[in-house]
Amino acid sequence: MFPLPGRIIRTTMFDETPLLRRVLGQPPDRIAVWSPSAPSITYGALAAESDPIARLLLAGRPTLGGASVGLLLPPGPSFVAALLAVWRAGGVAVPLSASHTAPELGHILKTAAPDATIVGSGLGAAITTSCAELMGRRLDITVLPQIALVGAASPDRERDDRGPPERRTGAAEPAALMLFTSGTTGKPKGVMLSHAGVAATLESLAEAWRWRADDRLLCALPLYHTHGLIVALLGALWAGASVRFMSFDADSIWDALEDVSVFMAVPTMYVRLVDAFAVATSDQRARWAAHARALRLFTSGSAALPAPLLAAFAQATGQTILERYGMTEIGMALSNPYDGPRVAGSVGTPLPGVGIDIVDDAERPVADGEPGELRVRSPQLFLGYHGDPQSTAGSYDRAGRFRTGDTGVRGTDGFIRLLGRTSVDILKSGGYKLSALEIEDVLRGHPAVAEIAVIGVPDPVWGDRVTACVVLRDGATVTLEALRGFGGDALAPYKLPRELRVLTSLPRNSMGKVRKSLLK
Ligand code: MCA
Ligand code: AMP
Repeated sequence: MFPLPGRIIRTTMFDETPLLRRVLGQPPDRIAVWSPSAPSITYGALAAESDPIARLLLAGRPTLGGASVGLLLPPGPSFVAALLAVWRAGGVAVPLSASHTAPELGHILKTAAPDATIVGSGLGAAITTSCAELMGRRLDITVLPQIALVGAASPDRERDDRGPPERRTGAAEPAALMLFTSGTTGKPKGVMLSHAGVAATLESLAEAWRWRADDRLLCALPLYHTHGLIVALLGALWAGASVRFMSFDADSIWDALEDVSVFMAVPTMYVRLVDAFAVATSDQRARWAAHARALRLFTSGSAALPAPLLAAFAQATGQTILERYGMTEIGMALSNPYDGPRVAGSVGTPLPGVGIDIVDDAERPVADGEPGELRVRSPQLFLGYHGDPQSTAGSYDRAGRFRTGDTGVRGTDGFIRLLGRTSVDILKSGGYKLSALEIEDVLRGHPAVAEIAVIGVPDPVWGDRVTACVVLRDGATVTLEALRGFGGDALAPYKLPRELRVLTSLPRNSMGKVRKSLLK
């Protein structure tokens, strides 16, 4: 029994989602979130904290009925309580990032049209303005001990007539999350994930990776993407395990490994860990290696884990990182084995419940050893892009499989290797998916820029290094600094170019389209 059963007006459908049943059904005195510098938070306390937040969101209504609620909170127990509250109230959580600029937040708020946004103290000013401007609503701000609720619905307020988010199937599949991710067409899209789809991801990973209630996860990933939110945080909570949140700093992470059993990261984080290890004192190295050896599991995903990095980490710690593959729209699809050999440069075999075909241009399966595009069938698949049924429909092939846009090859051992992406306009920097077109659209506005093409140049730290290839206007000059300064008002820092190439012209095909493969 958790402490406050029944204090929320029950919504029958939403309180019965597998995610809530699982998390709120954990023993109330079990620790959910801990930190050496603050009191531990139990599952019971999380449930209790979520209760008043859910009531505020509901404002007397029986349910939010699938309306979305923004979450702009730093990783920590308040984030988890707020997330649970949104679900208990029957809402769809839209995690937001404090590193996003006002225009980026504006795009998300406009698309998601949240009924309310829960904002952490100190993060309120920008979003309050954005909400007020974009949602055109009177704001009711209620300050809780640590969080503020912006734009909360009041019972007599006129309801938004946009209605609940559309669903791919007519079936009653309540949505749990709207996660924003870049696509090939400019601005990020809102990926709608159902409670059942997220639960399918968690079930699959619990089986494949043997999550246990006594696991202790160290989470330094951001919580507004699938990796940090679903694979790491919810993976732990699904098992009744506990999580410690930290911001990423290599030395602190090495120290903190002492007290955990599972660590999940993007390759850039492992690069930083290995670099820090290389310059550490011999005492530190001995200590850090001993910490790392005691972990049950290290995983990597979101971008390719280079084989030399896997080897360097193994040499330092004796641990072979488990590499897996996923995508916001499809959840987790492929994984190296928990038991048995993990193959460097490979993302392994399909996770439980997932079907993968590798197909040619005619959508016919290719033979083992032949490259093709990965297509996915899975109970984890998304409900659709919010407000964009056309893109949703276009993301499936005639056989009803999701088109990943990732190319790969299956070996005779059944293990799949990824070879790259079908689109040159999708980049991955430090695990973040970036749209070259979104960056070009902003930087093209710089007065010195006549033409621009953004490409990802292979980089040992970031995966893809965002590189701006620019043709200047007559007599104009520009520096990388100036271009970054110009783009910084509109784009999050991780989207800004790290390199500038000034060219006299851009290579184009007969249709006038820039030949980015040639540029690369
Ligand atoms: C930070 N910077 C970056 C990036 N991150 N630049 C390019 N790419 C990045 N990813 C910028 C900062 O803004 C700063 O710019 C400068 O680099 C140095 O900042 P620093 O503090 O050193 O970086 P950091 O804040 O420590 O960030 C590095 C990071 C971070 C911790 C690796 O990028 C990160 O958390 N990445 C995880 C992304 C993620 O979770 N992706 C999952 C997507 P300036 O000098 O101008 O201030 S979900 C997914 O991909 C699927 C589902 C899957 O399979 O998982
Ligand atoms: P996102 O849209 O942010 O969810 O990113 C999904 C994309 O990340 C996939 O389509 C892949 O291109 C990439 N990705 C995820 N995991 C891996 C991996 N282990 N190796 C290479 N690329 C990966």
